[in-house]
Order: sequence, then structure tokens, then C-alpha cells
Amino acid sequence: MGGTSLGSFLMVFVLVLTLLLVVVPMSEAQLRQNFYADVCPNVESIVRTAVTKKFRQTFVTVPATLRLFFHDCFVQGCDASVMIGSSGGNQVEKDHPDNLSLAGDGFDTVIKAKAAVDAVPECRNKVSCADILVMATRDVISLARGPSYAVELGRKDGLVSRVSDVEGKLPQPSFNLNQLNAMFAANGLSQADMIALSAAHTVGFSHCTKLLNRIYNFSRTNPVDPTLNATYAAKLQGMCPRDVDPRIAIDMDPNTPTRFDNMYFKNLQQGMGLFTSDQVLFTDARSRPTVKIWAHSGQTFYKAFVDAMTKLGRVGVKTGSNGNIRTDCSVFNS
Ligand code: HEM
Ligand SMILES: *[C@@H]1O[C@H](CO)[C@@H](O)[C@H](O)[C@H]1NC(C)=O
Ligand SMILES: *[C@@H]1O[C@H](CO)[C@@H](O)[C@H](O)[C@H]1NC(C)=O
Ligand SMILES: CC(=O)N[C@H]1CO[C@H](CO)[C@@H](O)[C@@H]1O
Repeated sequence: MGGTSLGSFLMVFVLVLTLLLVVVPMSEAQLRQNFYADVCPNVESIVRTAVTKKFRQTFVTVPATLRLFFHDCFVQGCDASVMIGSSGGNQVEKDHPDNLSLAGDGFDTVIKAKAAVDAVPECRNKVSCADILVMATRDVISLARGPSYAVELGRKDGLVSRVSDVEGKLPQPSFNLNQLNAMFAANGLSQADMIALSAAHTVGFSHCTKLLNRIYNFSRTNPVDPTLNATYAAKLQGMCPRDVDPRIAIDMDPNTPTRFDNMYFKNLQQGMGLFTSDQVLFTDARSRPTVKIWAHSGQTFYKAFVDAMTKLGRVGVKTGSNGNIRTDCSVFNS
């Protein structure tokens, strides 16, 4: 070994070390708790007050905000791009058919919380819509008597929202376990994260049209999905007749529809998962053990859910010049 190779070894070593020091923290995108402590110290209580007021007007605030957060993060990252309204002929994320039932109350919750934040002079235009959506989501979960947790903040709002970006990014109710795992893995989420997050279906509504195939047309030999509880299937047929008005929606958790609890997992054990993508978590032997544990222990589920929500909140976060702070959450800054 000559002096040159030792020299180049050292140079490479120093280079790699420098890269590690610089790149690793940057890839975490600098989210942290109390991000607004200096510029808008009361932001979390301002948002909570606005969300609580909206919650008292309608329970739909809870599922609508929670689902809006999920759809935001899975398409182009948690950057409030889902909130952009279409203008002229430009189709944006929320115009995609998969947005169905992104209930207006979710958008309204963020817009009202943003107005409350911006009404405080020192906070005006300092807090991103993406972060307001994260805080509002945390608040609706605890208002529905789910877990309370601290959120990481520091996201910027995205500069792009295209309907074409939604294609293939959101899970479908017909998905099997492999398809679910693949789509969540593409967002850095594990099977356990996927199962925990799916329990969001412990609150909220589904349009009948999303489950008709399971109760009337499942297969030629058996029109009702055999993994569906027969008593529940009959009840669903009562609420959702074949020719149902497509605007009719039903509770996704028939037992405790307004409570954020672990009933979702207990329902799965009874064959009462509403979608194929729900029930498969119990029928597939790879995910069943997790369902059983969380059906048994609400506290264990809560911990897994909070961890998974925190990871979901880190997906595709914008910082620096690839984002900004929108003055109106539904319009790009001009
Ligand atoms: C795992 C794959 C998932 C699939 C296939 C799926 C699919 C669906 C579908 C089809 C609906 C009914 C929409 C309608 O008919 O209006 C729905 C509703 C809902 N989803 Fe999911 N979802 C999934 C995961 C999630 C996750 C991870 C969350 C949040 C963390 C979530 C939150 C919700 C909520 C809260 C509702 C009720 C919306 C409302 O009442 O306005 N879902 N989901
Ligand atoms: C059931 O299947 C038939 C024939 O395949 C189709 O015409 C009908 O629209 C389907 N109904 C539902 C509710 O999916
Ligand atoms: C179907 O649901 C009922 C409650 O609605 C329950 O008593 C029964 O055990 C369930 N059947 C199966 C096979 O899980
Ligand atoms: C809330 C919302 O923006 N809904 C839109 C979802 O997409 C359909 C078209 O696929 C629009 O008609 C809805 O207005």
C-alpha cells in the first residue's frame, strides 16, 4: 500500500462522513414539535378552539378531517395540495373520483382554523395549511375520545396539485393484503402501520355504492362475500338496496360510530369489516395476529396508531424553496 492509496482512502472517508452529517438530517426534513414556539406560540390552542367549535356543529368534522389528511399525505406528500380548488379548466387532486366523500367539512375545518390563526397579528401567514391540517387531525381524534398526542410541525405548503398525480396513489376498497402493503410501503409505512391506520374506519361513513359488490354481486356462485358476517350482510342489504341512491352513506363502524376506539378490530373478528380491504386484515393469516392483539388491547392499538400517524405525517414533506405558506389554503399564492 503506497501513501497515495492511504491518502485517497482518508479523503473518501472524510467525504463519506461529511455526506452522512449533511444528508441524513436533511432527509428527515426538519419536522419538530413546537415548531412555531417563537412566531406563533399559541397556534395549537388556537387551532384546537376552532376545531372544537366546528366539531360541536357536526360530527362529520372528525372523519372528514382525518380522511383529508390521509389523502393529502398519500398524494404528493403532506403539503395541503389536496386542498387546492380547481380554477379554469385545470383539474386538481380533489377533482379525482377517488376524492369521493372528501366531505366538505374537512376542508371547512382547515379553512376555519386557518382564519382563526391568521386573526392573530403575530401569526398571520406564518403557519402552513399542511401543519394546520395535521393539528386539526390530531384534535378531531381526541375529540372523538381517541388518543391525544403531540404533533411534529414545520411543513410547507406544496406548489403543485394535479388530478393525474392521484391515479394509483390511493388504496382501493377491493385491495388484498399484498396490494395494501405495497401501497403503504411506497410511503415508508409497514404492515403494522397500515393495519393501525386502517382503524380510522372506526369513525365515518361510506357510500353504499362502495360495498354493493360484496352484498349482491360478489361472485356468480355466491352473491354475498363469504368473509362477510351473514347477519351483517342482511342488515347492509336492508340499508343499501340494489338500486340505492348513490348519495346514501352508512356508518363504517355500526357499533360505536362516533367513538375513536378499537371496535374496528373487534368488528373484523366478527366478519364485520365493511370493505374487502378491511376484512382481509383478519382473513389473511399474516395480519390476523395484529388484529387480535389490538382487538384485545385498546391501549396497545392507540400507541401503534399514534406512531403510524406520526410516520404518515412525515411523508413527502416540503421544506425550503419547494414549498411556501399559503395565504388561502385552497388557492396557490400569486
Ligand atoms: C387501507 C386502505 C384504505 C382504503 C381502501 C380506504 C377506502 C375508503 C373508502 C372507500 C371510504 C368510503 C368513501 C365513501 O364512500 O365516501 C373510506 C372512508 C374513510 N376513510 Fe378510508 N381507506 C383506507 C385507509 C384509510 C386511512 C389510512 C385513513 C386515515 C388514517 C382513512 C380514513 C377514512 C375515513 C375517516 C373515512 C370516512 C370518511 C367520511 O366519513 O367522510 N382510510 N375509506
Ligand atoms: C351485478 O352484475 C351484473 C352482471 O354482471 C351487472 O349488470 C350489475 O350491474 C351488477 N350489479 C351490481 C350492484 O354491481
Ligand atoms: C355475526 O355477528 C353477530 C353479531 O352481529 C355475532 O353474534 C356472530 O357471532 C357473528 N358471526 C360470525 C361468524 O362471526
Ligand atoms: C369535494 C370535492 O371536491 N368533490 C369532487 C370530487 O370529484 C368529483 C368528480 O370526480 C367532483 O364532482 C366533486 O365535486
